[in-house]
Amino acid sequence: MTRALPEGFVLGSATASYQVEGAAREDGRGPSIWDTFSHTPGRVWNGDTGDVACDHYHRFDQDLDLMAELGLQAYRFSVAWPRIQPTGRGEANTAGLDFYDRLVDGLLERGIRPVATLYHWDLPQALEDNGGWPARDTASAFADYAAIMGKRLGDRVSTWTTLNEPWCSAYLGYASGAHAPGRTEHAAALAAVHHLNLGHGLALQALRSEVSGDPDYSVTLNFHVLRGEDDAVRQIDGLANRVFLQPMLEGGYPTDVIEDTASVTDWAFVRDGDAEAIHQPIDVLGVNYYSTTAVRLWDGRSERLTADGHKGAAASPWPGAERVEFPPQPGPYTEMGWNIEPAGLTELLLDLHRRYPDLPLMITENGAAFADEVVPDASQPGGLAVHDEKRVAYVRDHVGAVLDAVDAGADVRGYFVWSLLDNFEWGYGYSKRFGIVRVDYETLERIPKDSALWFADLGRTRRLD
Ligand code: GBH
Repeated sequence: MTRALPEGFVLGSATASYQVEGAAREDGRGPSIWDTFSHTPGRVWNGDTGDVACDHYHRFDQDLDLMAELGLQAYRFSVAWPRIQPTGRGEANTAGLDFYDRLVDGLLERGIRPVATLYHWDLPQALEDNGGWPARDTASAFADYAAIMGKRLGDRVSTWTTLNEPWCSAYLGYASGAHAPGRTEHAAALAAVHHLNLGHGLALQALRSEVSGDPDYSVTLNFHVLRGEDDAVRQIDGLANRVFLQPMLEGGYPTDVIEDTASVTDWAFVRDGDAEAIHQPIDVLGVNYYSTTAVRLWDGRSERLTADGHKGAAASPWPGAERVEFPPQPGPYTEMGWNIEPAGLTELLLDLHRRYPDLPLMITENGAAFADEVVPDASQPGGLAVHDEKRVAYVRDHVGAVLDAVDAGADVRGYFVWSLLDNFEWGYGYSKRFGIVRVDYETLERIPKDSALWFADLGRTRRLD
C-alpha cells in the first residue's frame, strides 16, 4: 500500500556537535566533559575521541550541499556550548558564534530550515568542575548561554530546542557513568534531573526575551516505551518519562517518583518557585525513539538483569529502582542490540497525544546502526555504494508507524532521521554507524548510502511504498 505524507509534514536529518564537528581545540573552543571523558582510558571503545570526528567544522559547506542534494527540508544540529563560552560563563567567543551563523545562513540559502538544539551533552568542563548538572548554578549558566544564542541566531532559527534527552545527561552521566562525566552517584543523578528541568525552563524564558523572530520552542525527550509488569512499568515510566514531562508540561514532580526515590534523596534541591520556572509553554515536543524496553520486578535471588538485558556489574542508571530488572527482548535487533519494534512508536505517539492533546509532536530522532559494507558501484558518482537495505527497511517501517499514529489522530509534524552522517557514537566511538551517509574516517570522504537515496526519494514523491 502506498501512503502520502501529510501536507506540511517535514523530513529532515539530525546530528550533534560533539559527534560530527571535530576541531576540538580550534577558534577558542574550551574543553567539554566529552573531551575529558573520551581522553580518559577505558571510557570509550577503542579510545576513540571527537577530536576530528567527521570534521564537519571544516566541511560544513560540503555537508550543506549534500543535504540540499538529498532534498532535506530541515536540519537539526546542536550548538557546542564550549565554542560559545569556553568556560561555560562570561563573554561570548566571537569565532564560535560565527561558525553557527555561517551554518544557519548556509541552510537558509539552500531553503533548509534550521532546528537548533542548545544542549546535546557537551557541557563545558569548567562547569562540571564546579559540580556539573547536580549543581544548581549550572541551570542559570545554561540560561545565560541560551540568551547569547537567542540574541545572535534568533532572527533565523525555525525551532529552538533546549535539551536533547535529559534522561541520558542525568542518568547515564551521573548514575550509570556510561556517559560523561562518568559519575555513579544516584542522589546526584536526581539533582541533575531537577537542574536540567530548571535549565530548560530558564532557557526558554531567556530565549523568549532575546529572540526577535517567531520560532517554535521545544525540548527533545527520549521516551521509554515499556513492556511488562504493572509496578515495574509504573516505576520506570516515572523515572524515565514522567519526571521530565510532568514538570515541563503540567508543573511539579510526580509524587510516586518522589516516594520511590525517598531512600536516595529527599529532593531538598527543589526550591519554592522552581515548579513555575520549569513549567513554560512549548510549541512542539521532540520525540526520540529507537526501541522498546522490557521490565519486571526482580525476585532478589537470580542475578539481576541490567538495562540492555545482560547480566553485569555496570552501575544501574535507575536511582531507587533496585527491585526492577530488564529482561531481554525478542528480536530482530540492530547492531546496537536494540530490538526493532515500529509499533512502539505508534503507541508512544498516541499515548502522548492522549495525555497532551493540544501539543504537536515531532520525531526529532529515529534511525539504526548496522554493519555497513562499501562496495564498488559504477553507477554512483564516486564509484562506491553502501547497500544498507536493513536501514532502509528500519526507516521505512518507522515512518510508516508515524503515519499510523497520524491516521489515528496524533498531531505529528515531521520526522528527522538519525543521523545525516556516520559519527562519534558516544561510548561506542566510531564502531557503530547510524548515518544515511557513510563517512570514511581515513579520508573523511562522504558516500550517500542507499538509505540516503531512498530518503531523498521519499521527499521527492512524498509517498511511502
Ligand atoms: C540518541 O541517544 C542520541 O540523542 C544521539 O546522540 C545518539 O547518537 C543516538 O541516539 C544513537 O544512540 O537500555 O535503559 O539504557 C539514544 C539513547 C538509547 C538511551 C537507548 C536509552 C535504551 C534504554 N538511548 N537506550 S536503556
